[in-house]
Amino acid sequence: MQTNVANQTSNITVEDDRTGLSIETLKRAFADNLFYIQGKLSILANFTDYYMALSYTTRDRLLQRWLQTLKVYHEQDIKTVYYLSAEFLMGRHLGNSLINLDLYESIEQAVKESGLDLTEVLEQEPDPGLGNGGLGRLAACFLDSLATLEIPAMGYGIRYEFGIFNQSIQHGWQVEIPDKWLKCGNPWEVVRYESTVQVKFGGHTEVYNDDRGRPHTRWIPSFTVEGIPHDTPVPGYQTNTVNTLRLWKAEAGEDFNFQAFNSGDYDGAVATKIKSETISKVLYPNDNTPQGRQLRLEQQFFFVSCSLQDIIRRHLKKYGRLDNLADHAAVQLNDTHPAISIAEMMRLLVDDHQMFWDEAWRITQSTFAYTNHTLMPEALEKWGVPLFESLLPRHLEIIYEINHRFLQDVQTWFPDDNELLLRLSIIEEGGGKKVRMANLATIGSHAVNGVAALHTELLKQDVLRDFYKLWPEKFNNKTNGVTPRRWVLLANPTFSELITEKIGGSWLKHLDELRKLETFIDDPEFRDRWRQIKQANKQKLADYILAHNSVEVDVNSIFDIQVKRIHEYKRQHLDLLHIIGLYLRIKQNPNIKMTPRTFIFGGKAAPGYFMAKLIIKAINAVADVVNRDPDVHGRIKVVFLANFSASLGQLIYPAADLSEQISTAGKEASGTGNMKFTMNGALTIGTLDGANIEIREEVGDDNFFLFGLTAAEVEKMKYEGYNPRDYYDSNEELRTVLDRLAMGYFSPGEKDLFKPLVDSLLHHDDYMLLADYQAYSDCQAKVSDAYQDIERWTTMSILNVARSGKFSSDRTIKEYCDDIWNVKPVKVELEPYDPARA
Ligand code: F58
Repeated sequence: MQTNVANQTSNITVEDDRTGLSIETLKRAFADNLFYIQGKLSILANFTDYYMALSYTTRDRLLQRWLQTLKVYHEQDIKTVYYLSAEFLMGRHLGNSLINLDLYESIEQAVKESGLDLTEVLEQEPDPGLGNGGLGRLAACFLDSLATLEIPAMGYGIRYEFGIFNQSIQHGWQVEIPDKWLKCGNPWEVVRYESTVQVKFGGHTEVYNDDRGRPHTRWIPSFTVEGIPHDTPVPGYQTNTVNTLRLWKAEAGEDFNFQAFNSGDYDGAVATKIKSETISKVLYPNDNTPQGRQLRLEQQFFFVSCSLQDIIRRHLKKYGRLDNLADHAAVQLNDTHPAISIAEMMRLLVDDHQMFWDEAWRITQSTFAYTNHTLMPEALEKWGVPLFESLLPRHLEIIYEINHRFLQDVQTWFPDDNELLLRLSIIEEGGGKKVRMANLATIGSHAVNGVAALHTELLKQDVLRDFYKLWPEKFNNKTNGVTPRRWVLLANPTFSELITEKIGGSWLKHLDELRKLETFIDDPEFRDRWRQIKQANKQKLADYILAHNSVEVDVNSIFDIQVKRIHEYKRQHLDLLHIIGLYLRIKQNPNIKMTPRTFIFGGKAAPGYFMAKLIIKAINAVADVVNRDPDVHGRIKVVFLANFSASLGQLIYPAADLSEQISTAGKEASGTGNMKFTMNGALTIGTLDGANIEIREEVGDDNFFLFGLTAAEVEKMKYEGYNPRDYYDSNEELRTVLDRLAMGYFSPGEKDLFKPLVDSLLHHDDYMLLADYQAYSDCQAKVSDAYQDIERWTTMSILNVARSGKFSSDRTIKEYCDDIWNVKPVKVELEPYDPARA
């Protein structure tokens, strides 16, 4: 493609090229970067080159703020939040950086004048998929809010070479393809070799006496790995604050290479290198089931040890002592994946910095806080003691010591309750000893939180009830939120423009201000534009579906969407049973009236999760039959969008009419997709689960389609003996739906393909689909009726948006700051760029 990128003539200075914001300067900088960084003449450049050149142009403008932020944090006496997470699902950087720097329009113009279309350039960026789903994306929203609220903060995680696999659909089945997101380089990271740290593994411990005859323990590892920090800037929205996401890459320690090479053992040297680098090679693609593999524990310890050493090194450099660490550092554990932090911090303080145990324990407990993200018992992490002992021998000793002291306390508080001791112990006995990471995290932290009101209540009553009895004051709720900058402003620009036109632009930092939209609820022009924008967003998604699935969908139909990880508890197959029910009604009565619907699914299944993969196949099999059947007359269409990701989400949420949030009550900790749909004007059909409950509270009962058993009812039915067969026997439609699925109606030539799915529902139905089927189907009929009344639907849609303010991650982060971290904003003032002083 020919452009006029290189045709600029101007006499702008080099400094201006890196910081200037005028269109002319931006054009010139873009051309320069294409030439000098990409090494391309514009006539030979491709879109990847344009993307890279534009990213460097944008990064230059971030750097001035980033370095100034680091300077202010270095000079001032502050307290910093450290967010430790095995996953950060950041989404694409370029568009977000332009938005947060307030540069979007100027760059769009500059790029246009260079003969290019910005949206096309933005599409070139690989979406860094360093997370599985909600937990990883929450971490990214939190970083955005922390920077926007001007809180000194740093994210710490792993720089996986391969992120979450790319999903392709072949013959209806999920096929996993490696995600080589770094193959063209990553313009957003800066490698800080000078801050490399050493991480020890394996070996044994020994006791020695110091000069004063005091006994200490030292750890003699069997191998050492290096952690190389890769820093990514995290800009706040319309502030000078640019925080840092520091991701660690594992490399072989130099001495190992050297020793092996020196003795001529080249194979051994290479093996060591490969073993070391394997640690940060790939993200485990599981959602809500932990992987009990040695490499996973290695990953966890690797990034925890790197991060804590980094925090301590910086703290010592600044203050020269460690007793005040908790005054300057708040470390949040994003689930139990970084929970080994508790033992590693104790080791660093006691063994490496010779602190007394009690003081080290006080510092550890006041520094750490733990967020739980799941109620699923199988998702609670446990590591076998033998594995722990071989990989982290010193940490096992420390954990035993923590446990011993803790259980002694419990014994004095509750004498003679042996059962209680067994339940509270960090070590699970029987059937092979295991280390319970949630117990370690809870004992070692001063605060423990759930991620939605119901979730926190269930933690207190169920999963962590014994701990709640000991320390009720430790427990608190922090309902999740999402950043409106990515999920509304970037994802839905025309909609954002309409909102800003009506209520001004400050809603993007104060989402509660969306309430002001209610004043326009009767304004016909506003309502009309509201609908037109939704329609245009639906058209964009329809174009995408046509291009990727070769299915033509009707933009006047209800866009009924369920996008999230595929999991039985999330019940994509309940959605599917309802679709089959509708299809059978059409087959039975071809003239039946039906509000047209397009059912859209998206989401990845864990590669080893058979039932989730079968659900994907079933959705595609039903889609094949329904979409081809002329009897259907376009009344229903079914689409499975491959490779759901943050960037695909940005296309999907704005186009939705109906958001499916239909997990079994008591199973979804919070959900955050539910919030993204609501903010973009979709109505929700949902159960009383996770944050759905709070969404319904905010938007009002009349503006939410509620169905299904409550968490208490689910528990009661299970307790009294749930028999799914009763529902099968008594509900004719449900019976026919399941029979058709079981007898191969949707899998010609493979009669028994879906039998495992049906059998699981008929014989166990752990997630109670059959019990909820009729309520769901009745509720969907109400949705169809409501959609027929376009004015009613519009009112509901406006009210959902106007009342979604609570679900900004800014609100969530303020609560963490006040209730858990005790941190305050720090203003960053820009100084004029001066290359001589830099
Ligand atoms: C999710 N957990 C919850 N875990 O399921 C969801 O309800 C909640 O909204 C979200 O966290 C944020 O709080 C989740 O995404 C994982 O993906 C883990 C990854 C590592 C293995 C275990 C599951």
